[in-house]
Amino acid sequence: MRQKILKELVQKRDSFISGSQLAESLGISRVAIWKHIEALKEEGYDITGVSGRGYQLNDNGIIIPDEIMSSLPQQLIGNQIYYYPRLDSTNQALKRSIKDYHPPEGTVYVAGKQEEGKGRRGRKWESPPGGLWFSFLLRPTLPLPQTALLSLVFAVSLVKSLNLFSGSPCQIKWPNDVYCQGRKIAGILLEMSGEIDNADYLIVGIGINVNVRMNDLPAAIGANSTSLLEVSGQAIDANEVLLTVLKDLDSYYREFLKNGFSDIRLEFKSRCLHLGKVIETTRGQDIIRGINTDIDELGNLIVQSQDNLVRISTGDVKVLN
Ligand code: BT5
Repeated sequence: MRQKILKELVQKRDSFISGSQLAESLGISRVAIWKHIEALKEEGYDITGVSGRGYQLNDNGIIIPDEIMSSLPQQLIGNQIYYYPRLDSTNQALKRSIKDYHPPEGTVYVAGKQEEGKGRRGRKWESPPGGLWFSFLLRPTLPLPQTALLSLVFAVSLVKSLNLFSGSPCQIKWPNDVYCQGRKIAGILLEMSGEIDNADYLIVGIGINVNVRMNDLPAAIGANSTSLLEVSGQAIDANEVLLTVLKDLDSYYREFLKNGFSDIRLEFKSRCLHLGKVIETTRGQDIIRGINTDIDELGNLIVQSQDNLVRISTGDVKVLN
């Protein structure tokens, strides 16, 4: 019933809808409507109630799971979608849900905002309203090096999707950051649990600055970031972005399981921000500076540093020219 009330509020979000109109169209009492509205507010939905006028939903970035699911028939990623107006972190919430019940593979958790969004290596991911913050569950039966490649596979997929909305080409910064016009627009965080050759589960978290305004981010981060709103010059419907992204993620995942990394690697290379450029990265305590000549079959970054070819399997890249 709450989903139905939400749907009505979303459809009429430019105006107020009265309690009696809602009650009539959904076949329940006005008191029941009021109780559901209070429960929705408790969950974090921003709903204004004005006596004599009714209710209005103020959250434009809201995701409607039913509509997205009905447009994704027979697809693994997104077969179940849950939207929460506020969470600590979608990765954390999905992880907790695995303990509480047995969510099917492909389950997606989306948040309107995250209070403790996570980046890689213990870093923080700023997640104000206006972004698309979501995670999904996979149970791949792959050896660890193949599972690790998924972070590159999903970066390729994400760039392809975002290019449909950005109006300006997005590129990948190894291993899986998405940049547009020289600034970060999206990031990916993979978290695995299980044994080396037998992942119990994999949680893939994706953060996309859809309608985020840079002054809603801390200044130091805002200066190096952008959003679909900023690069395209227009507000974008987060539901459309999520639908497109989930379709592409599913099709790249299937392609990877079926045919491996070869073709996706070529696409990664063609969409990579720094191939052929001078970069700086680290291996252990060492700083490695040199030309990024290749991304190999295992997803390693290959750097020509003086006379040595150095293979980097994990870390961050700084582009020097
Ligand atoms: C990432 O980490 O880029 C992975 C981000 C994954 C976020 C998603 S949101 C849904 C899911 N639930 C979670 O809790 N997390 C995932 P990393 O490469 O470590 O980049 C982190 C760095 O990016 C930070 O140290 C900042 O410098 C910068 N940053 C933080 N918030 C940002 C934002 N909204 N936009 C652009 N850059 C940001």
